Amino acid sequence: MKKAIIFGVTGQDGSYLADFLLKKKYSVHGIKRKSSSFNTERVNHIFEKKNFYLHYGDVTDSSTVQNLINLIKPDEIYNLAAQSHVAVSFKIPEYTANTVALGSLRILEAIRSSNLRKKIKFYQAGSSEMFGKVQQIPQTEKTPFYPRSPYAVSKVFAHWITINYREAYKIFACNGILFNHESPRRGETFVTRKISLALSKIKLGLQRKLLVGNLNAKRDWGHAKDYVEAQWLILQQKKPNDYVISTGENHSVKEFIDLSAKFLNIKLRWKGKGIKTKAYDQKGNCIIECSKKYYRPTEVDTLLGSSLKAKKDLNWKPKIKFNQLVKEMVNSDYMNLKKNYVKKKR
Ligand code: NAP
Ligand code: G4F
Repeated sequence: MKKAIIFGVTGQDGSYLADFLLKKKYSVHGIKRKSSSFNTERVNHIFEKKNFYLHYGDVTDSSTVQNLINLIKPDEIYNLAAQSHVAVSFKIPEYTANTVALGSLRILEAIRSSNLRKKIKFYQAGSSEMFGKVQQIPQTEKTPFYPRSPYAVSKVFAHWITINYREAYKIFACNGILFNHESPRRGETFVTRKISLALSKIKLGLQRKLLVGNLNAKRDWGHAKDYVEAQWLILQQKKPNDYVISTGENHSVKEFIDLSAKFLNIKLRWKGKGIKTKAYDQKGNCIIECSKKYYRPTEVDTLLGSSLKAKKDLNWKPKIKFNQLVKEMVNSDYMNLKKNYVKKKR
């Protein structure tokens, strides 16, 4: 039985990856950080599974990282732990660098200094945010980076330190450069989930208005379930390598809103430009407005990836299309809210 450690198991990807690896008959060791409130909601459904283990740990704490690796002796380590919110990284840059950049280094150092250096395969959760102010369209493994936030700069460090440890110490260390991927388990402050939740609440009369930032930003949005499969495939190759994982199509935030509204049968009428853009429902109520609060000091305007290398080497391509992704997210939020709301009313 193969053993895997997932740093960041309580996050969106960590929970889907744990589901995926358990189905592949792995013994899965998830690392969760201490929190004063429950942070295991996304893994509650596998909590009691035979081959699933949860350990306390934090990527800012090198001695625990080392102890866990030496204790568990994993075949594979997935580093998904991060302060992963780009806008928040401008507010807490040092903490972001500590988790995102130094967190990766701490895990790599623990692998290097253990006697398992030749056995362990390491996956680093890289990001399309590293392309930032894009130097090429579409972005590939060869496109130069131009990071535009403390988060993205930290991911660039993590990317290169992974390559450095691969070359210097012959560790099987790989980077996935993943474009945005979403799901019903997406954190509620990322734009897609913020939209699916808010519009569902508006439809049910539980919220009046949605406030957003830059409606014109474009992202290459895929489904997290498809993307965790790519993470695993990257570690199953004969040689360690780096891969772009993307869908090859992008859409604006406004398009995401339009499609979500369509699935909820809300007819939107847009008015105004830029920060003054507003959207009204069929009754003439203003239900969407822009706020400077959600603009970033430096924005990434557009991202679009090419996953030709992943298709060729990993035989990977996304199965879930943009329309299906939006529909699943909106349906999930709407149905859950409706169930809870009706329960409360009783
Ligand atoms: P997420 O939902 O924000 O999950 C991040 C995970 O990291 C959570 O389990 C979080 O714990 C944990 N974490 C945060 N700080 C930690 C620390 N100091 N020590 C240990 N764990 C810590 O992110 P995601 O969307 O699943 O993304 C997974 C990884 O892929 C991240 O590294 C992200 O930067 C990267 N990535 C994501 C995307 C995307 O579109 N989703 C694209 C490219 C790259 P809590 O639950 O306690 O907060
Ligand atoms: O959903 P977002 O916050 O995701 P962002 O910044 O693209 O980062 C996500 O994807 C990266 C991969 O490229 C990951 F590495 C990272 O960890 C994270 O998962 O914002 C998407 C776009 C941005 O351009 C933002 O300015 O939506 C725009 N936006 C407009 N209004 C908003 C909002 N973003 C958020 N979070 N909230 C808004 O109200």
